[in-house]
Amino acid sequence: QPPALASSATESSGANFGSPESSAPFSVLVVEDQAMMRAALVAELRQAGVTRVLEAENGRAALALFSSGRPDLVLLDIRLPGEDGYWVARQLREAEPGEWTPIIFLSGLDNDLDVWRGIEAGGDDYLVKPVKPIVLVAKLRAMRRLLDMRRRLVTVSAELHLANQKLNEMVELDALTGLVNRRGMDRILHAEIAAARREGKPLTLMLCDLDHFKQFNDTHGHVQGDECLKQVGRLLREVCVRPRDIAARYGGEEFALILPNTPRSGSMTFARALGQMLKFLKIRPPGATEDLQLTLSGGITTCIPDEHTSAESMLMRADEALYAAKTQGRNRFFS
Ligand code: GH3
Ligand code: MG
Ligand code: MG
Ligand code: MG
Ligand code: MG
Repeated sequence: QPPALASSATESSGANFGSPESSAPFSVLVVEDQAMMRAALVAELRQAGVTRVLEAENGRAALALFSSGRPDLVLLDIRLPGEDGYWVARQLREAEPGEWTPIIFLSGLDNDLDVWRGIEAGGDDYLVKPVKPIVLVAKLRAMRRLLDMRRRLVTVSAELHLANQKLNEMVELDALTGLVNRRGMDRILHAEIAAARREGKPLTLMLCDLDHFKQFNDTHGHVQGDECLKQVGRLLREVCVRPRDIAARYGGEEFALILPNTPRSGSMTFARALGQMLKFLKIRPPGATEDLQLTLSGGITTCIPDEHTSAESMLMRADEALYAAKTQGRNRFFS
């Protein structure tokens, strides 16, 4: 009476290969050229509760069954007609890089060197025929435990990868407005300068700063100030209609717009549209008797980047234009 793969080999109910932890189906590919031996193995596996047994009598048939049947484990003879078991193991390993299907050699060869070759070819264990059923089943259980552990690891690493991606995105976002933050803006600006240089297209950078915003905060409080920044953020996202246009929160009440493929004339149109939309932004903090009118000052720089153009030089020029807009009365865009 062969043992079962249940938790204890002595209670040979044979029903559940999966052990208490797992009752998932389990399939085994048996590669064995001797029909009698193969039939005996198949019977032992069935008795042990293996859900599906695939049989191949040579290496080529084994490869075909492996890719069509996707077994969970392979029992592999070495001496076969045609290609031998070492060859089969190597082919299987090449067929699924990054995956792992346990391979247990089952061979009449009991040379130390054969064991060495088997492991070298990609095998995970090596048993010498004849193998007692209890030993075979024990080895299958050990491999299944490793398989289960590996599957859990693969799941966890996929989840980690996703979480990491999400984190990387969050690192470049401003929590208050949801716009790209300074870090993201710097990266995108560098990339767009390089792209515009390659394409020979004009690139516009616009820095905007809310006018007298300190006064707004002092009068209505920071909570209302934050609300205001959120609304401006929403508006800036709306004016960025082209997919590559980027609105960023550059600092406290300063915003940046990166507008690829936008010449000077286009940037002025953009600024006018922005100013118009700002007029429709209804801001009325609690206690205020009428809507407040927010205004922005902006500095614009446009260029077809060459080898001297850098993010720093563009930011500096936009900042100088912004300073001029501020000193000459605010609520205006200079370039
Ligand atoms: P100017 O027209 O010259 O730009 O005047 P201003 O008052 O807007 O500029 P200043 O640089 O003197 O002050 C900026 C103010 O913006 C200071 C601060 O109260 C406000 N501010 C900056 N970041 C935030 C923020 O995250 N939330 C709120 N509520 N206010 C902020
Ligand atoms: Mg053989
Ligand atoms: Mg400012
Ligand atoms: Mg300001
Ligand atoms: Mg100021």
